[in-house]
Amino acid sequence: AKSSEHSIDRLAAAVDRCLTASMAEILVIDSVGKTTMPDSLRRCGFSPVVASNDAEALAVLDKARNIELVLVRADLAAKRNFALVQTLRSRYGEDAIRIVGYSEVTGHDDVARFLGGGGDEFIHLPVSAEDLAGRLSHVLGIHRRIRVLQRMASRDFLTDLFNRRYFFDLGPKLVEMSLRQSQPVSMALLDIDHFKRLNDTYGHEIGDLVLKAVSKKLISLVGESQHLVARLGGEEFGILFTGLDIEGAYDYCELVRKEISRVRVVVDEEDLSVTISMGLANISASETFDNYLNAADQYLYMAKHSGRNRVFS
Ligand code: GH3
Ligand code: MG
Ligand code: MG
Ligand code: MG
Repeated sequence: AKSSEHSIDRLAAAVDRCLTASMAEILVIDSVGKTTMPDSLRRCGFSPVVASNDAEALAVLDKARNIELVLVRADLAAKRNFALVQTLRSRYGEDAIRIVGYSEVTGHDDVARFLGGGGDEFIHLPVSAEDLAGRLSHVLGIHRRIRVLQRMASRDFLTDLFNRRYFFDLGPKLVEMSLRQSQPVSMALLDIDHFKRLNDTYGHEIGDLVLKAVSKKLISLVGESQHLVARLGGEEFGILFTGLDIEGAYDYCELVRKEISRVRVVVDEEDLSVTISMGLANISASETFDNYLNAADQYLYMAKHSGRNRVFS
């Protein structure tokens, strides 16, 4: 049993390596034909995108959102290569891309400067195909773990909506940016009506199904827009509207309210549906994020106490 476990492990590792190589999106900056790096990468099973200069590389990165790793030739003589790694890193954070440098010759602190400027790894040439593949797979493995952890940290497990942590992290930044650009901002809080009753009648698992269905509708209505939607807790959600005046935001809320009331969850040939109440508050400068939430919460309270299934602002 032990040895077969072992071979399964090896097989899993081999599959992993193979998939890493074939699925990785790599960009290599290389003035055409100047280095053998693109060929070396192909021999390792990668299919690199090749840019012939820095500007082209930045344009590719801007367009092709799926690049995971950039290989930068960093010659010790050319100071601009250190500027490039910094430019890349300032535009694309640690969670967006990995940056790997390569060169035949390096000065005594070139590698340190490259890594200090935002690089992840440095490869001295010449390098064997095995070493190149191994080093890049290692860096790509780290990259994917960062992406997975980041996704887990920002999403709610049940609904796949952004979670409270993400809302409170990105929300204040979005508000600041919008106000700086003189764009209107508003905050909506949304709460499912009589959800406890639904849980008590049909059980928690059915309640979860309804939460998922409502969330799916929210994602389809708001998820692709510039507005930020998240599950803040229990059966409560928040939407931060940017670039919409209060009338526009109100209309959006009305649409959300109506669409959610049309969601159906079929249980034992019975169609379950829920309604929501919403509080919407305008956001102006000089207030804190907590203030907006409190204001929206007070409107939500009014929506509940004036009969539910409505938007109050
Ligand atoms: P109201 O119209 O005033 O909002 O009434 P309500 O029953 O929705 O409000 P209340 O806050 O009293 O109850 C919220 C309920 O939501 C209580 C809790 O059991 C349920 N709930 C919170 N989180 C979850 C969850 O993740 N899954 C399920 N199934 N239920 C949840
Ligand atoms: Mg409540
Ligand atoms: Mg409720
Ligand atoms: Mg509630």
